[in-house]
Amino acid sequence: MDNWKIFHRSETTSTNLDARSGVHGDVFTADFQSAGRGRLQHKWISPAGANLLMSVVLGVGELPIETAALLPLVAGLAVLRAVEPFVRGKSVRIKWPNDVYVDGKKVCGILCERQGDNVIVGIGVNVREQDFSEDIRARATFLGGTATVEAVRDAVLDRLFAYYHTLVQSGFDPIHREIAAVDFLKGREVSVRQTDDDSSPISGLCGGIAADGSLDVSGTKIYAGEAHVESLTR
Ligand code: BT5
Repeated sequence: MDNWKIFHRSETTSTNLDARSGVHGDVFTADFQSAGRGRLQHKWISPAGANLLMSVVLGVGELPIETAALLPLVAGLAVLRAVEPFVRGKSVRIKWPNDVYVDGKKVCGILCERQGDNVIVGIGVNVREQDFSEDIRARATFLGGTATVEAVRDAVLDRLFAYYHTLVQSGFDPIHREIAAVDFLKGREVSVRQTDDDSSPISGLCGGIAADGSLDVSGTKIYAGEAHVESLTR
């Protein structure tokens, strides 16, 4: 934990915006965000004090651009390992490109944004039991049990630090091997939209997350998008 400097606010607009003033190793957290963001203008909704809302600044100036682009998956694996002990007996998976699922529902979303030589890794984890709004209730879940926001924060930071160094020193291969074992979409019939109103999604059997971070759908490599599960084939 000595490697991070944590800046906490009770309320902010978005910790990803706060993090724009940060340097490598700075961590921005908040109890509440008035304008929490997902990808593509999506909103991240979180009641005050219930969940982890955190943005971590990581220096990537030394990394090839294609390696820096793997950070959502690297952060996803860090969150997955961090939350596993709190949800023993449940299935914890990475859903490409930026979610962590517990028993088939989203417990964490990740928003990575490049800022000069840094990547801001925004992480939202649903920690305490809560009533989700109607539009996300069927797809969202929380850790519950003994999990606290601080314990999850510290566990995520420990893991993220370790995997970041693995990425810098050894590349993505060792991380990819771990991700392949916890890949939510692999073996399912999926359809992937590039944008919310994409009228020609790419559909087919998912071969899983490839070693370059893309998603294999019937042999086509997809580098960005939103994947929906059509059915389970295994
Ligand atoms: C994400 O986007 O999942 C990235 C979310 C990143 C949030 C963190 S919190 C700290 C930091 N500061 C920020 O402002 N953002 C980051 P995306 O894949 O686009 O998914 C967004 C969608 O997830 C929304 O459109 C909703 O359908 C759903 N959603 C919103 N709030 C949720 C929640 N608490 N739990 C589960 N799903 C949620």
